[in-house]
Amino acid sequence: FTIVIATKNAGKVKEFAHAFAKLGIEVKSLLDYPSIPDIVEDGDTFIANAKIKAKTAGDALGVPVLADDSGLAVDALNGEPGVYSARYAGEGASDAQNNEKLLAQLADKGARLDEQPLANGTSLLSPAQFQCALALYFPDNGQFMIAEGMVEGVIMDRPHGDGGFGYDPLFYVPKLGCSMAELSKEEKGKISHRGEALKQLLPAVEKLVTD
Ligand code: ITT
Repeated sequence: FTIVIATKNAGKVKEFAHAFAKLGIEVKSLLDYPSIPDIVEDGDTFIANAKIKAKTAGDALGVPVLADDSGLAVDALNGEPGVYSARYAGEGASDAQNNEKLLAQLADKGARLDEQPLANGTSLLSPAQFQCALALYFPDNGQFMIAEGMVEGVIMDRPHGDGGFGYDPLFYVPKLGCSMAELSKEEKGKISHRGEALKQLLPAVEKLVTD
């Protein structure tokens, strides 16, 4: 069985592939369907954008499709970059450019927490949350299943680790004492916003396999 994920983000694809491999489910993404035109994500919320992506791909392919819309909300920046996380430093910005912009914005605000620096001299700048909305769309009846997940962390003044993607190297996870980019895919999946949302939809995806 193969599930289609309506994403072009290779980091997301790897995480979904890892999670679904345990169930014997293979993953395809929009990188496998270049004929589907670019999807305009103009929703105001993660849920709205996840639904746009799942419906566009699901209607084009005629099979149930899962989509992920996610991002980082930083307290000291009033919840930015939020739904603009992927294009914070501009359309087509790289993860490195977005991370640089995040640190520049926090430096502008003079954001810094009064906590002790971490053992490696790294300072903590602002509480933040990763948020994820998943939409599973069924083109035969036009229905959606929605799930959300969130993980609390703190933005650091410098990157740590080379796993994951996006803002992971700047996102400190207090309960684990390391950055999100220092976790294996397995460990990240257990605590992440995406992992939490996916757990809620797994029964529905498993049902697709048996139907
Ligand atoms: P698709 O729309 O094709 O799925 P995208 O990267 O544009 O890819 P989003 O609009 O959902 O996806 O933006 C999500 C951005 O939020 C992503 O590019 C990262 O910058 C950030 N992000 C989301 N989940 C993350 C995670 O687990 N770790 C680090 N950064 C994450």
